[in-house]
Amino acid sequence: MVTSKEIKSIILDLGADKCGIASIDRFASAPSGFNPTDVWSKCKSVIVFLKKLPSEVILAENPVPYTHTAHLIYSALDQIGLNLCSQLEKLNINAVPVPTDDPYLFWDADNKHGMGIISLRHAAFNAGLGILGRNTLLINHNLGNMVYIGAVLIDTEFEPDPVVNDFACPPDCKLCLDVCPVKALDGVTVSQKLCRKFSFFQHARGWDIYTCNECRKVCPYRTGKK
Ligand code: B12
Ligand code: SF4
Ligand code: SF4
Repeated sequence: MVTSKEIKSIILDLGADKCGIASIDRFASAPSGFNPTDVWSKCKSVIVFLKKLPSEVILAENPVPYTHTAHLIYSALDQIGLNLCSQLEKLNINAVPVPTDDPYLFWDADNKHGMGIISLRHAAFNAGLGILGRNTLLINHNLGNMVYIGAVLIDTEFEPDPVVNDFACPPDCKLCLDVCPVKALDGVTVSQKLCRKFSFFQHARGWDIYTCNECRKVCPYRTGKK
């Protein structure tokens, strides 16, 4: 039987920067329809992995480098998930990849509110990869919030990684809430309608450009907890 250490070494060899394992019981309070077992009833564990953006791209005045590298990282994580599924199958572990961004099914058009098939931020927290900041983003202790998240559901139980509880947002910090130009954040969730309108721009040539990431940029833990 393959060990969790061997699985993690496969994921890092595939190009992820960090990975962790969450047991399915940790998703008990996920909203109905968005538990990994709602996606695939055989799921027993969720393998979650991170890949980091180059730290400096978010500081470039032109939004294209950030947009470009973000899209590349989405593709890289999706490819890692796909390759991981093939390698796990050879080890007799069945696996189902979760899209890093889209597609997903849930869409409330009036509120422009979408939900991924599972919330990858919560999955990463459950896999011991960091905390959720008041800007709602995952903050990894070493890599900060400049990480994107990928996941694969598997039908095998492994020892889960301990969840992180040794750091949190400083009690009085509200930098992300205050900086948001459209006041989309309340410290728990984000108004997607407000954020989407301000943070995505469709170029006349059809490209999607990210035009805001202020709540990510301003965070003192952006590049990790020093
Ligand atoms: C839809 C979406 C958006 C929406 C909503 C973002 C959000 N915070 O949920 C909008 C358009 C606003 C958005 C913006 C951005 N996004 Co986005 N987005 C997604 C996507 C595709 C789905 C997220 C989702 O389902 N949200 C809806 C639900 C889950 O959120 P909610 O309503 O607040 O959930 C509540 C409850 O339902 C409950 N809940 C839901 N699921 C679960 C599960 C458990 C176990 C529990 C206990 C509770 C629980 O908890 C919440 C609080 O009450 C994810 C990919 C994914 N599959 O997760 C990327 C993702 C969240 N986005 C990401 C990024 C990077 C961004 C941007 C920075 C992009 C940019 N502009 O540069 C901004 C950040 C804005 C912000 N502060 O959130 C990354 C975050 C990486 C990180 N470090 O955390 C993700 C994870 C993509 C990825 N694969 O890496 N995004
Ligand atoms: S990305 Fe911009 S608009 Fe969206 S929540 Fe963050 S600061 Fe607000
Ligand atoms: S800016 Fe402050 S409150 Fe917001 S996520 Fe970062 S540490 Fe937490």
